[in-house]
Amino acid sequence: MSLIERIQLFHLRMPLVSPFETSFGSITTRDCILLHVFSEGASGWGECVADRDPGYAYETSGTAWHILEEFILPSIIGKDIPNPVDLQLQLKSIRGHAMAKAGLEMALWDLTGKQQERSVQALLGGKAAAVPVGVSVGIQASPQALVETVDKYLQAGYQRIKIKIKPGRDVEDVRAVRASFPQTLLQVDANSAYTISDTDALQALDGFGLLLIEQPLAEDDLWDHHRLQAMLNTPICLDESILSARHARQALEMGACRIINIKAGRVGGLSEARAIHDLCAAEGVPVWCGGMLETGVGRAANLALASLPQFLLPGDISATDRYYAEDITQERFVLNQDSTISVPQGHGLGVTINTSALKQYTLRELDYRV
Ligand code: OSB
Ligand code: MG
Repeated sequence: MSLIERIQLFHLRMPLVSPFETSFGSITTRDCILLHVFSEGASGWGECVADRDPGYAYETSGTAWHILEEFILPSIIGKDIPNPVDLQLQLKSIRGHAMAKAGLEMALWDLTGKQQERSVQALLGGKAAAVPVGVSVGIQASPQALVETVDKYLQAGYQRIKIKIKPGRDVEDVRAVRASFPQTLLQVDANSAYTISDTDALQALDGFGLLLIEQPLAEDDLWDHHRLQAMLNTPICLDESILSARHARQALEMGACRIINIKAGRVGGLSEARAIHDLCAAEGVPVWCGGMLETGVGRAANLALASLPQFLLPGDISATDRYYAEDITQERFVLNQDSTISVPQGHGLGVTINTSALKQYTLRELDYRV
């Protein structure tokens, strides 16, 4: 790479096509920060996936903006970053704030790809032309409404369904979906809504042939996940708990999970995401690519990442129309007949910004130069 001369930030608020409800709340719009990095006549785009509220993680679009403006951009501007994998080391004096860092790293991957005339997929070492995907279905008004929503996505061609659960909205929802769709690949995500004293409620899910139970317990609690996994037949998959390759190794050594959801934003970037992938590949542990309701920018990065070989389960990388009526990339991602989405093949992330849409959804912007 080369000298980082200028970085633009755009804080976006995008309307979702339908509300998305999880154990930590319901949203009708999604915030993110887009980053645009300039170097010697080329530029790259990245997406910081921190949302408006600290429900999924402590980071928000507000904290990410603060950390970027006050700490990350000043330490990067005017510097030569030869390779995106060097960014982590460059930022090691900034504790935490993985999503803020990952947004910048994504822009550096896009920039590097553009400079080297290669796709981010190729830079990461991914091969697959298309990746299997599913859909993450929010909590609905009732189990019956959930069945109708799931049916709509199955009709659209999704071959794997994930449903969000919380205490009181778990076994009846799963039972209803299973009764209507006995063969569908099905998994659940609790986003940390349970404690170890809810083991009975989670064991009640064991008989439904679920692919996995995602993040049932607190994000800072590998030990109780280990205890719970010993009492469940269904594999536990960790999302929020895995913030680094070290966490992944320790969780696997402890038996706290059998599957890992990889999100580049959560772990500080695509480099660390790939490191977790490589560790899991060496251990024979399946991984899959999580989602954060990304725009086309982050979606392109997720597809590139999910094309690595150990991504053995379908990702939460749905088609654009599942999220946004209008996206800020000119490209819209569509579902193929076989429940896959094709990996972009253009240079870098392979997407182009729709500047009028970007302007329409921008709440504030910052232009940072040497
Ligand atoms: O826990 O996987 C999660 C969305 C926002 C925050 C956390 C999660 C999710 C999803 C949606 O499940 C995945 C997607 O379709 O992008
Ligand atoms: Mg999750």
